[in-house]
Amino acid sequence: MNTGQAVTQELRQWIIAQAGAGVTAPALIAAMCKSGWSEDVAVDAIEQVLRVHLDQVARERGWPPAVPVPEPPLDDAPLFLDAGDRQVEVLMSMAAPRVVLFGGLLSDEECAALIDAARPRLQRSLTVKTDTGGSEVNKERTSNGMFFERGETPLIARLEERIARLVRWPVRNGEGLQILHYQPGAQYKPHYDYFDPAQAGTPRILARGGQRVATLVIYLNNPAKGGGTTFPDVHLEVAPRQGNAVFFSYERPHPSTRSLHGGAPVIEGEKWIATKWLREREFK
Ligand code: PD2
Ligand code: ZN
Repeated sequence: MNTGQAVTQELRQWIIAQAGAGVTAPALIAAMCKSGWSEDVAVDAIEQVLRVHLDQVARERGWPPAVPVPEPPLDDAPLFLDAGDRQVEVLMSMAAPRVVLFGGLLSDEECAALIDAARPRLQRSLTVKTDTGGSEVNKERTSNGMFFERGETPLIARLEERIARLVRWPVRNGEGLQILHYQPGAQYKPHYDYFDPAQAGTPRILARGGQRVATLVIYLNNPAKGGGTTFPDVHLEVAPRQGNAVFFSYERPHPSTRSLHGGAPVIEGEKWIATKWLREREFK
């Protein structure tokens, strides 16, 4: 460990200038190692300098402060993660927006069991009305859905434990699992999952566990065509493959997270998903 080298003001400014000019983190680390820094210390210094700098920029721009978010343990680029009772594949990850695609989070049997349990309880999907904190039918969201209670059945409880372990976030901070069913033509237009701090009804919503900080969309079947999950800011579309799940997090309720996302129209066949929203604190 290089404990002898301090992060001087000069080094701080150099890191910020380099990063601002588009120099990648690996290139910055390599340059610091060349001038005598150990890799671990260089990584820590770069992370710390850029975090402080970004917080300052966010404050200057009047953005809400960043909060801790769930994050799967991907530091050593594993191909699989141990989610307790199941090995889950890591298929893709992206930094901004923070998106991770998991393979085989649920077995086909678990997907079918969720659909069977949800089907008799489906209703036209509502969205949260942020001006009052109530719910309303939304023409942007042409699907049918229902919510399970947290821990409602042994299967639900087992999946909640698996998800908590996968993204390192307590079960108690999760909303109940929501099941959605899209028919051909149905879609969910691009939106943010966090609650808009500018809306009058938001404080009432936040009283139950704070902001949403991450979403996990689990695909329960294979639509024949269409029905991907889109991230328009980065032109990313995730294919809705049965048992896979797309995770994304947002450290502040702000578009700078690039977490705008939508459910593309189903073109042929039907689409079933389960959505898990994770809150900052215990969701009661
Ligand atoms: O069905 C989807 O892919 C989708 C897209 C965007 C689901 C949600 N958002 C959601 O449930 O929040
Ligand atoms: Zn959403």
